Amino acid sequence: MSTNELNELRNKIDEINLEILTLLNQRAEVVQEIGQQKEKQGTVRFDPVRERQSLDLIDEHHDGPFERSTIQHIFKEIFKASLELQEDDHKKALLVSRKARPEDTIVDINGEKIGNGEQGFIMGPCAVESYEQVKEVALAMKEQGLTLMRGGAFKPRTSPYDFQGLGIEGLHILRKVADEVGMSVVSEILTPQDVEEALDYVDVIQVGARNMQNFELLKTVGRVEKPVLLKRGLSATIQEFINAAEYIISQGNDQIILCERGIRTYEKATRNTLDISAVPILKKETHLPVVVDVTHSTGRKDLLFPAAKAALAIGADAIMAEVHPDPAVALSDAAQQMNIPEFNAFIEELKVFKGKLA
Ligand code: PRE
Repeated sequence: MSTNELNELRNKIDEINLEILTLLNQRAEVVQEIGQQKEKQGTVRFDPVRERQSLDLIDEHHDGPFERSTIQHIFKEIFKASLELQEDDHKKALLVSRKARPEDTIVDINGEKIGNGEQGFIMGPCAVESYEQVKEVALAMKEQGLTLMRGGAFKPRTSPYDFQGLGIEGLHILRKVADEVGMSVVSEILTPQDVEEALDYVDVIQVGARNMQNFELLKTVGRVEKPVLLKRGLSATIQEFINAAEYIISQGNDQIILCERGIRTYEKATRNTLDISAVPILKKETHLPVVVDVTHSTGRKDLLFPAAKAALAIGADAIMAEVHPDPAVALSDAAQQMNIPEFNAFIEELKVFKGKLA
């Protein structure tokens, strides 16, 4: 074959390639429309029955020279790419996504900012037990220059016979101490009905792991003007977590902090498995700040420091951990809360570590 002939054939291939490209993109546009319909109807995007029908039709009309299996393979790749396109379009539509808002959301809690590049701390007792207990922790935190105090007033426990928290009385204590010491309160609210009353006491509403898909609660906190700290569900995928945040932002509230707190796996060495890679994934996929709860993820005091270091190194916006004046007699999470000297050592070592990262 002469060079001229070869060039002519290659020119033909170029033309056909461009025709295929046009057809593929035309197909992609139809796929996108189908994706939008499915989104509206709430139907799943992957449809193997439809793919089988398409493959059969293609097979009926196929008469070489490619092998049938080769044609099948090529079309299956097209279906796969189409599905990805529909999924990408869906992500693009999410208000929490980077695609919707490229710049980082900074959550402002009475002047203390989460997500502005300064890595912070949210500390405090697991459960509010008494004024004295909260005050002691708050003073220790203040001494370390921390202002974001967590504390559980409503405690959703695995067993109904375990301490369920002081309820509204716990919120009164948190507010009183926070006002006396100059701190902000982060506390979990369990039901939509409690949200309004809680607004007078908390600076950040926490939605707990067990409520991550309590859609009524998510919508209610989405309608108030308070930052929300949303914890990842026990067995929630990252996509489900992102969708839960979308419920909140869809109602108007964009002051959302995502919290990775470990997920349930077969591993028993820790209470949950800290999904550390969720941090950069969430930061890449969404514009929201991400904090890591080292207490609930590890459930082990000896792992708090290494887990916190890992979280800071991977880009978490803040570390969340529990402190109790006397963990041995704590009404919840006795094994994993730090006492005050341990808390001081934890913060001081992490301040040094943060300096090294900078
Ligand atoms: C399409 C894509 C993904 C589905 O799994 C099935 C088919 C395709 O590319 O043909 C289109 C589509 O979403 C659909 O027909 O429902």
